[in-house]
Amino acid sequence: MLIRPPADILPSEITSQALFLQRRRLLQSLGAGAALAGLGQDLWAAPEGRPTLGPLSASPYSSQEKTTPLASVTSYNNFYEFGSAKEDPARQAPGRLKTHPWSVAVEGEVKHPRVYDIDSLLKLAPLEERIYRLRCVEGWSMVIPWVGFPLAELIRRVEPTGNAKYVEFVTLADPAQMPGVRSPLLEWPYVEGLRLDEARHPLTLLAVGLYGEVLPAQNGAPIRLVVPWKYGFKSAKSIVRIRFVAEQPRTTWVKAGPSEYGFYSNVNPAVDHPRWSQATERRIGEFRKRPTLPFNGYAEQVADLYRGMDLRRFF
Ligand SMILES: Nc1nc2c(c(=O)[nH]1)N[C@H]1C(S)=C(S)[C@@H](COP(=O)(O)O)O[C@H]1N2
Ligand SMILES: [Mo]
Repeated sequence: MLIRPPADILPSEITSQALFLQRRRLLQSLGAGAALAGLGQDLWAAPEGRPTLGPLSASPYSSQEKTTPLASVTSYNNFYEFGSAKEDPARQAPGRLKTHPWSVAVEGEVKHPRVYDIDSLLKLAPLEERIYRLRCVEGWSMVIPWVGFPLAELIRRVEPTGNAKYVEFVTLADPAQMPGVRSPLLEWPYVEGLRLDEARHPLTLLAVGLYGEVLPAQNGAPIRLVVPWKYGFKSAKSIVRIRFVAEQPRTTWVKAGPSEYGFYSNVNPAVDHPRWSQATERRIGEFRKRPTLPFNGYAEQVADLYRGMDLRRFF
C-alpha cells in the first residue's frame, strides 16, 4: 500500500487552520449578518502578518468540503505576472506587490462611473465567508474559504446602461513590481470578462481575503474575482479596472490559445481540453483523482444562464 505523507501541511498552518475553525464556530454562533467595523488604513498598517477581516457573515453558498490547507492555497499559484511556475508567485509577489493605496476604476456603459479606493470597496457591502472550489483548467482543484462580497453589489451601485452586455476586468501590469510582465509570457495587462448576467449572478464574488485574513499578494491582493463554476483563469487577480461594454471582451487566455481556452470557460467535464481530458481532477493534497462535476458542482445554481447554448461550441 502506498501511503503519502501530508506534505502540504506545516505545523504553523495546522495552528492557523485550528484558529480559523475556532473563529468560524464563533461566527456561526453569532449568526450571519454581523456588520463590518473598524476597517480602513489601519487594516494595512499591521506590522506583521495579514490583518484579519471581520466580523464576517457565513454564506448559504459555502461548500461543506474540507478546505485546502492555507500553506497550499498560498504556495501553489498561477499569477503569471510573477512568473509561470507554481512556486513563483509565493516567492516573488509578497513584498513586491504594493496593495495599498489601491484603486479600481469602474467605467464604461454605466450611469455612475467611479474610481473606488480599496478601503471604500471593503465597506461597500457586508463581507461574507464563501467556501468555494477553485478548479484550474490544468486539472487540479482546491477548496478555499474566500472572504468577499458579491460583484452584484458593485454593479447595482454603478447602474449599467442598456448598452452594457459584458464586463471586462483589467488587472495590474506594472513591470516595476511584477517581474513576469517584463517577459512576453502573456499579453499584458491580463484581461478577463463575463457576460453581464454571469457577473450579476449571486455566486460571483469579489474576494478581498481568504482564511479570514486579507488576501495574500500571490492570491491576487487586494481584490480579485472568484467565479466558482468557471476554470480558475476566469478569476482575475489584482483588478484595477472594471469596464462595462457592449462587445465580448478579448480575454487574455482566448488570445493566447483560442482553440484551448474559450471565453465562457465553464467547468465542463464533457469538453476535453485539446491536449488533455477534463473528466477528472486532483484535489491539492490528495493522491487519487476525483471526477470533475459539471459547472464545478454549481450546475443547480448556474445552468439556467446557458439554457439553449451549445456548450461544446461556446466552451
Ligand atoms: N492577473 C492574473 N490573474 C489570474 C492569473 C494570472 O496569471 N494573472 N491566473 C489565473 C489562474 S490560471 C488561476 S488557476 C487562478 C489561481 O488562483 P489562486 O492562485 O488564488 O489559486 O488565478 C487566475 N487569475
Ligand atoms: Mo488556472
